[in-house]
Amino acid sequence: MLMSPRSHFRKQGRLTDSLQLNNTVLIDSTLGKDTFFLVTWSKQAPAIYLRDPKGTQITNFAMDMASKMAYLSIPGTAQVGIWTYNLEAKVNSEILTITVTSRAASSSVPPITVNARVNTDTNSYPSPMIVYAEVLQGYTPIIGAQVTATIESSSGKTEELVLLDNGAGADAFKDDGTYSRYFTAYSENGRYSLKVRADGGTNSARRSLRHSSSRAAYIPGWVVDREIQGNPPRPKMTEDTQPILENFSRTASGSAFVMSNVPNGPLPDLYPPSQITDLQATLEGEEISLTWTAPGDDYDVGTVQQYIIRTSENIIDLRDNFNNSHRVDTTNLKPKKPTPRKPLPLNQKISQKKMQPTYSLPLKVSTTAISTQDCPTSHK
Ligand SMILES: [Ca+2]
Ligand SMILES: [Ca+2]
Repeated sequence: MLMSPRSHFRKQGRLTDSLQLNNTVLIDSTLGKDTFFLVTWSKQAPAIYLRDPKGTQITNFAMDMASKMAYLSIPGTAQVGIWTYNLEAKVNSEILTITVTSRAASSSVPPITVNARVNTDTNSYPSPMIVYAEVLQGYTPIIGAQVTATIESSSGKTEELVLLDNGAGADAFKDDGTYSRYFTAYSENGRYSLKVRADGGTNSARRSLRHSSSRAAYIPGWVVDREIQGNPPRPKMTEDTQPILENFSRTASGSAFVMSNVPNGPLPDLYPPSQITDLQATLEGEEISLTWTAPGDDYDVGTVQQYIIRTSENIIDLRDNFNNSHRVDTTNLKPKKPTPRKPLPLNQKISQKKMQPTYSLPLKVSTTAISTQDCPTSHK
């Protein structure tokens, strides 16, 4: 028998204010076999209401009072669509969880899966953590998904982080189905657990494996005798991607790390913006247009305070004497947050008039010139 990985959806509620846990689970067409609903409680069995996508009420949960759980197995292949559940706690301060697992509907079509991990199991402040999630269908990367990590400290403090597949900051390669982000928002020592949720639909796509050679660095151009020699434009992904025509939702949990040396009280800002690694300059008539992926104030998280851009006719002079070179007016350049590729625009764009007709290079944006007021380390 072919064993395909189980896909998970998990929801936990600490019901201090509300006595209800209501939500939906999406079973897409790649899933449906061995679909299993598991409800747990900490005090008293809740009332459980479940409706299939056609609205039919399903009531035959098996109750195991001793283990404080109830479960239901859907025979055959579960209906594709939105399943709705409603758990009603019978007592205050109840903790309810619901976990739904399902296997591939067909052995020839692998389901979309997400798995989550961190760069190290144990870490010492102030070293940053990196959170990764891989969204795949079989071995095929899924791009354009909305991937959110929830990081919970041992005392229950949670931080949400949108993971990005933009090839900037913590993310090594753009559009490879691995979504990444730095995490530095430590609140205490001890264990932090990681949960990741990936949602996708019409903005998502399968990326063809034929294209994996493009993981090699793309070099947009070089300079010969102060003239820019161009490579053809960066290869477009569209012809090698296949859109996903239905919504999907997956969760992954189980990863954790342990922090030490986190001081008490408010933490100083020790984290500089991450380097800009994808700066592109293009000549547009009399203007030079610069495009780059926005870094964050703390690596790839938050918003930088400002960009400093300077120009010179001599690239050596610009490098050695950056602070005295001509400064481009960037008053109207409002730094943006690093954001997912869709639906928000990713790039910052600025334009500058050429100063002389023959002016081609050098125009330099130094990554060390990206500064944030609260971050003296980035001024070096
Ligand atoms: Ca990536
Ligand atoms: Ca900072």
